[in-house]
Amino acid sequence: MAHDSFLHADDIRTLFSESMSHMYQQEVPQYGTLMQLVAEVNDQVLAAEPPMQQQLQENGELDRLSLERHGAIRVGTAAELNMLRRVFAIMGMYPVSYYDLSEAGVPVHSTAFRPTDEASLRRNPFRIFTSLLRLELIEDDALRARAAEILAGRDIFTAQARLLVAQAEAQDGLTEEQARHFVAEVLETFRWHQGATVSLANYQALQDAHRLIADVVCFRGPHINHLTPRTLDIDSVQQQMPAVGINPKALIEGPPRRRCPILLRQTSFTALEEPVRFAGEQTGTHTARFGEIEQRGMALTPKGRALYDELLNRSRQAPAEIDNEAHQRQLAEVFADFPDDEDSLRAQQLGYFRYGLTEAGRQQAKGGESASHEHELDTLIEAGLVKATPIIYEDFLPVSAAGIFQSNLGGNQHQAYAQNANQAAFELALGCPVQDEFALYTKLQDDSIQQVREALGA
Ligand code: OOG
Ligand code: NI
Repeated sequence: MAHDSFLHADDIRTLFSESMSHMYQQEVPQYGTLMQLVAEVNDQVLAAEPPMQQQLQENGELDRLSLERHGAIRVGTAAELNMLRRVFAIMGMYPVSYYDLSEAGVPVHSTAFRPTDEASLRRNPFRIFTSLLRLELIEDDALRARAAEILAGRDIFTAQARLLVAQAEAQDGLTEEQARHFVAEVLETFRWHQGATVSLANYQALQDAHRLIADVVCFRGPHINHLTPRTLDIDSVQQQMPAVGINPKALIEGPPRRRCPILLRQTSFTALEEPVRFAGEQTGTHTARFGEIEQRGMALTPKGRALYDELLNRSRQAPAEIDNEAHQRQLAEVFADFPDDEDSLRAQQLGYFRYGLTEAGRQQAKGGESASHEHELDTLIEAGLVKATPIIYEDFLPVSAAGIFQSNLGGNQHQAYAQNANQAAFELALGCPVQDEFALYTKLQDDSIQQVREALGA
């Protein structure tokens, strides 16, 4: 157990997400503008929907409403990924799920470092979508060797960051002072550098193989490439972006707008073209950094997820819409086959739910009488003692992620790579297996059922 005088990992994560946000708003002013728009739209939604305001207040979510929910980085080597695992663990963030993006023509595979238990998710769900470049997907032998050599020559961590990680591991935590120092040092890894480490010619050769390869290989570190605040109305923010001088990507990714939101909807503004100085004093530009927004809904069971994937596939068979409104209409038609009321979603076991006592249930639990001999959850719900609320999805969607990647790589799509998923290689690089997202949601659901049963003696 961590020492009392240590700062809780959740608080270190919050220090980190706040510092990152501050740095990124200074680096990318348009991101600050997006944050403002998101906060305004969230205020409008709350004013128009008092029950939502009430619910968010009860859950203690109002304070953090418009803050970042995730960010993303891309690293080049197994050693870099491995060290990041140790860094994020100190902030209570652990790798969940494996995402293969090669299928979508992006030469990386990824995981998300995130808090996994209920209390930590509630305090700050901040996650980092982390991708590892797959050099083996570069076809040209000489270019692949050159990229590997450039990567081998860099250390993306400061000496102090390495020391503090070792110290945190040895003493199983950090004091507040050490934690502040740690966050400041770790932030250096994610800072933008205007100076590339390679010549313009090398940059261009890598860029021609794939824009993402140049982004990962040619700089001193894995600059944070976007941050993502939470919006209560993604359609409205998408629509209003141009009016505040922001250019949104063409389509909102993920499921359509629904009464009962599922999984994750995302959109971003397209990456900015930024000036870069190359080795040998040549100048040019690089396009990698952007801002994103997200709106989350219910986590789906494997059965619900299979239905989502099937419907998403079906909607992708139709000719692609370039216009978001047409795209959303088409999606909504296809998703008419996905139940959109909580009772059906629960009865058909399409989504995960958290069970809790109603006021009547609390009274009964206090009275100490056992809930007759009924053991069925549904009976307890019908009796008004227990209520079910959806568990929020905390992970990512590979098709959506590919859409986000692609719209920020300057538009030229790359064909799928022939090679496929390689979770074993990813985990070997990472230094541990990734956790299974479905197992985590099942546990949240089961724990809530267990608590309800214990309280009611049912
Ligand atoms: C990551 C893109 C994926 C998301 O929200 O799905 C992502 C990247 O561009 O590095 O962040
Ligand atoms: Ni993202």
